[in-house]
Amino acid sequence: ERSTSSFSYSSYHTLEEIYTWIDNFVTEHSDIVSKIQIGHSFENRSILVLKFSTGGSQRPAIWIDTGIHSREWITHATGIWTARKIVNEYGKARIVTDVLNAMDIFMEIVSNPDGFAYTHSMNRLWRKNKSSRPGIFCIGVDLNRNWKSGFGGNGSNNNPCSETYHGPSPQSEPEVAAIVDFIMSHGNIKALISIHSYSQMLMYPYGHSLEPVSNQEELYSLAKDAVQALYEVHGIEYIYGSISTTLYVASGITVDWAYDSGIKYSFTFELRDTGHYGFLLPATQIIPTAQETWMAIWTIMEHTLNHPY
Ligand code: PAY
Ligand code: ZN
Repeated sequence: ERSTSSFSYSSYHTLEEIYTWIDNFVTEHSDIVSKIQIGHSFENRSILVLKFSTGGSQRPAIWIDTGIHSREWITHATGIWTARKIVNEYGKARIVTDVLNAMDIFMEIVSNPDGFAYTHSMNRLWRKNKSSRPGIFCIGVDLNRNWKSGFGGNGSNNNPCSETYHGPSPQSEPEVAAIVDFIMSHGNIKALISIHSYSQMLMYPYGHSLEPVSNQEELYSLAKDAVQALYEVHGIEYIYGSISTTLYVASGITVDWAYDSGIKYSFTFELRDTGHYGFLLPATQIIPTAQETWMAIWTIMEHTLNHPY
């Protein structure tokens, strides 16, 4: 396919289809969108990031990742829909225009390409990446346990056969190291949104401890507003709060690292549903999920724009 006009935003897609869509999307919107390769996966697939920018250099920026866990297909689909929404709204809707006139947006749609390919070819419910190491029988590290903050703590596992195996050391996995390197060398990321499924939650740090973060009141009230905006779209209820007090204790996760690295607006979504379909959310729910999530994302973006630091 040579254009995004034949791409179905209401279907799930393979890695190849998504990478083709990325190329077409960048070509069609080259005035504000470009593609950056930030690294390679364990199996040597490209790790790609979309950059939305209207100019400047190293502008304050917002980072969004989807698909850290390969089985969470609704997150990739929501990311793709969101990317198109951003370009469609720029110059028309006030918030998008204001944000993009002052800030850049980075989106990593397929954050675990090896795992994602495997969910299509072999095991639809594969969560981890596909790394292997000599002398270790089981495959894969949980990319949401491999970050430095709280590495190896409660809610992560030392056993390579576990679904929450944290890996041999912080950032041992190329998929995590690529993001860390990119965000650190950029140096001006102001908000980070890491999108997972499922459970219908909007959460902020910490995952590794019950201790409240220093701006927890601000994050709580922002999460509350975002969840309210989401609810108004299709009546879907989200709960919100810190990860450790809302879901469970989990150590070595993306948003804890982001927060400890100075990104004070760090959030993680758990998209639809609450378990009826779970990871196998029907494609008919892609558009409604993306529509409601968009309202919450923009609530966070607008707050970030209006509270520079
Ligand atoms: O989103 O960072 C977060 C919270 C922690 C997630 C994790 O355990 O890595 C929560 C789970 C996830 O999205 O991976 C929740 C799902 C339903 C699961 O696999 O248990
Ligand atoms: Zn997940």
